[in-house]
Amino acid sequence: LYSEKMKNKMLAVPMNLGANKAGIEFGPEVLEEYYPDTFGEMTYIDVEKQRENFNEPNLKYKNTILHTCNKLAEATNEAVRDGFRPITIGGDHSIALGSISGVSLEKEIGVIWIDAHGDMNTDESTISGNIHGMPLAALLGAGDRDLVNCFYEGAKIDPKNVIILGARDLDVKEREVIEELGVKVIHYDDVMHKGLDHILDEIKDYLKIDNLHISFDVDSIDPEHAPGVSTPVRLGFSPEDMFKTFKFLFKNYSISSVDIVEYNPVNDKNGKTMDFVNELTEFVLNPTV
Ligand code: NNH
Ligand code: MN
Ligand code: MN
Ligand code: MN
Repeated sequence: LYSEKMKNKMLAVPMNLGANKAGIEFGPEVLEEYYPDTFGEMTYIDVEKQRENFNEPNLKYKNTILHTCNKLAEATNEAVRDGFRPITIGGDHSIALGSISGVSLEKEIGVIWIDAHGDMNTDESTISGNIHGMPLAALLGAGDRDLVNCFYEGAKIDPKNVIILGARDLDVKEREVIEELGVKVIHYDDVMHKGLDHILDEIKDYLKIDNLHISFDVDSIDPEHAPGVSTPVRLGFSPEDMFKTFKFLFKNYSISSVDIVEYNPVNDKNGKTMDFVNELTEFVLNPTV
């Protein structure tokens, strides 16, 4: 039913300010160099180089990040209006604020946030001040007003249409934000205890929406298989499990758009992470379900 082929529009956002760590900004160009067949057609969103708001400790580089997210939102919005499926290659996860805002203006979407982290901090709950730990909260209408009002005013998605999948490193105050908003979390522990098949059934029962955005953080994968990230957390999905999950999602939902973020070539070992990101992107570009 949903496996209809769609034209893809690949967008590259070489941003690292949301993570406040060097390396992630090289992701798109490294992927393009090694896998031109997969990544050769990316349109680059330029990331401003100035580092304003350097001293705003709870919202590091806010204005620069927002600027980039607005540009990205315009691009994903245009892609959707032209009938394309926007695929955003990061860059750090703060860019999901832009990619999702652009899509949600055109259609009601659910979001599956596949991540070792929740990215549900606000400027009040954050410990690091890094905005890549906040985009999902902002999309749900929580936290700093400027982040919440990215691209257009107000919340972009409804908590009942959101699942965080694979969390295994949530901050204490971040958990409170998650509770308050009522976002469903499927912890990686649950995946281990119940098994992936059971979890996929649970997702199908819970997410009753046609259009779904996949926001995939590479650190959701076990660092044994994907060491090339900025914030590795022990355990996590195997590549096989993630391919199975993507197949399931493409089979059961109309996938409006996808983010693939937080690949950091500087921390990779023998190109393992790069190979995985390439294979996953190949699947997204040409899904076979
Ligand atoms: N929760 C931490 C923070 O807010 C870590 C976020 N890091 C991520 N998120 N890589 O996916 O800073
Ligand atoms: Mn993330
Ligand atoms: Mn993460
Ligand atoms: Mn655990």
